[in-house]
Amino acid sequence: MGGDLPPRGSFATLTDADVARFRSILESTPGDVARAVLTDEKSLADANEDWTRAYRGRSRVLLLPRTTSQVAAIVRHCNDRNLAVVPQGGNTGLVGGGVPVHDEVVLGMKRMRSVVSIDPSAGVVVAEAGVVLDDLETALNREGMTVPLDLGAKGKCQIGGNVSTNAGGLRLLRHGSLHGSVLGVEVVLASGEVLNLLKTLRKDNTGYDLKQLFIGAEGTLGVVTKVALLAPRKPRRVDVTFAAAPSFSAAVETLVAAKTELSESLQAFEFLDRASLELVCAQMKGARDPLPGSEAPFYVVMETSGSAERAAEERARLDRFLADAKTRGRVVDGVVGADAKHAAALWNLRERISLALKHAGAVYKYDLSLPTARMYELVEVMRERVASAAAAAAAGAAGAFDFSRVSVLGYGHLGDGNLHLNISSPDGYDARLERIIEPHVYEWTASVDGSVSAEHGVGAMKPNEVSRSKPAAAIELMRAIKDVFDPKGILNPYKVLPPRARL
Ligand code: FAD
Ligand code: 2HG
Ligand code: ZN
Repeated sequence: MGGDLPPRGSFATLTDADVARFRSILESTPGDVARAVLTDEKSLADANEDWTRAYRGRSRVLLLPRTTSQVAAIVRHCNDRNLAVVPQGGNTGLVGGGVPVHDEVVLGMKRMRSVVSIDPSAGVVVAEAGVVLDDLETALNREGMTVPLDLGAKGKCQIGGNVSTNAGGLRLLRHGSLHGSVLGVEVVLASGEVLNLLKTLRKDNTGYDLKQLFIGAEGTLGVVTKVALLAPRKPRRVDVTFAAAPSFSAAVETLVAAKTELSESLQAFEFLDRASLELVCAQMKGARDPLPGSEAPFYVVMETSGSAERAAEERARLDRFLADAKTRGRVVDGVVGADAKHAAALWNLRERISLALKHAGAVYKYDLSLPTARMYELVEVMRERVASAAAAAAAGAAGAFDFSRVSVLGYGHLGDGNLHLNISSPDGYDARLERIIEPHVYEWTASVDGSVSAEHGVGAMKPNEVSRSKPAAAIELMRAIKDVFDPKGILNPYKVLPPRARL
């Protein structure tokens, strides 16, 4: 995936003197340095490899600072010495952005994990970048608040990583993107300067909104050290509905009906195809088809929020919604979670698809923004391409790649027009399979004016594809911005921006 490795830039190589300097920066409390400057095989193996296991660097040092001033001192030293650096959050990114390509210094944020303040009256939380999303959610729940973001990686990803990737997730439909929810950031620039944009105001029209540049910058413009975030009130109760649709267009009609009839209570609207459901049920312990017998080609998962007092009424409203959808042929069957445990089990069928795919072997992942009504066409096109390749291979020489074992799955955030196309290969990554998939996936996406990255970012996987979704003039401006913030290009090199020759 993502083509050949870009050549190593003309950065300095780590020396013992650099490691000694890092030790002195991070030696704030006795004994701490042993946990803050890591050069052992196990720590480096984890830091060098991404979640998908498709990207692997060969860094020789992992640094785990505790404070913004330590981050600043590390980055200043790297800039002075011309050492390249990769900021790393929970390392759950899916485009190889958080791991080194070559031997970059890994700057891990996991020890910066304090929730700095929660203001229930303003509905604002300030947290260090390394706070794990689930921990932030727990801290906010204690105050009756919630994080305006939820994703399957919540047990490991960090709020700084979420902001740096502009993660979308399961409730973007309800809360909008982080470009709206983030009120401020504190960032260490490549020079080592600390840029304090940590405002907690909802309104601040004092010229260019610089914090927006760091949301989705994937660590290429600075290291995010703190985040101020809008945190809405946590709904008193939520209902989860799982329904089977006879066709993709019926699933889309159900979305439109849900927006109309359930309006502001609608929090999430997701879809998965039958292949995804079957995979989760096969791979994940305890997962089972909640609508056995429906054998539908598509499923939707819908979350609605409501008040604790009107539970029965809201339940009845969802039952009516399902009954009406059945009468009109939009769904063939459906179920509303009976209690929190049942609701979680229904959500798991959607949230665990990525994990199930990881268990099933190698996977080619595509995260695309497409016109909602046409989202699934691409899955069908890719299935046809793989089937034709299988037929051709069967007729051809022995020893050909066995395309018949490849599965093409489609699922994603239907309410946001975001398809997750995953092509699963139990026999590993293979150039012959890759040629069937790429560049066709990206060409098709561009042909319908979609985006080659809806929410996962560009990372190391897609710099060569960015120009399919952005005009050359926009890429030149991105490059100019990069030069202002990071003139030596030490921050997360090889990521996001296409190599110059591609323009
Ligand atoms: P990392 O993976 O460590 O890093 C991601 C990028 O951000 C890298 O470029 C890194 O250099 C940079 N970065 C990290 N921290 C900082 C920092 N403090 N300062 C500057 N740069 C930094 N994504 C979605 O959008 N929606 C989903 O629904 C979703 N679901 C997922 C489900 C699963 C099971 C998995 C494994 C991943 C999922 N993802 C999803 C992808 C991933 O979780 C998100 O991109 C997440 O925001 C990454 O956070 P992280 O802390 O793991 O960052
Ligand atoms: C999701 O929505 C994530 O589940 C992951 O964005 C998607 O693994 C994927 O392709
Ligand atoms: Zn997603």
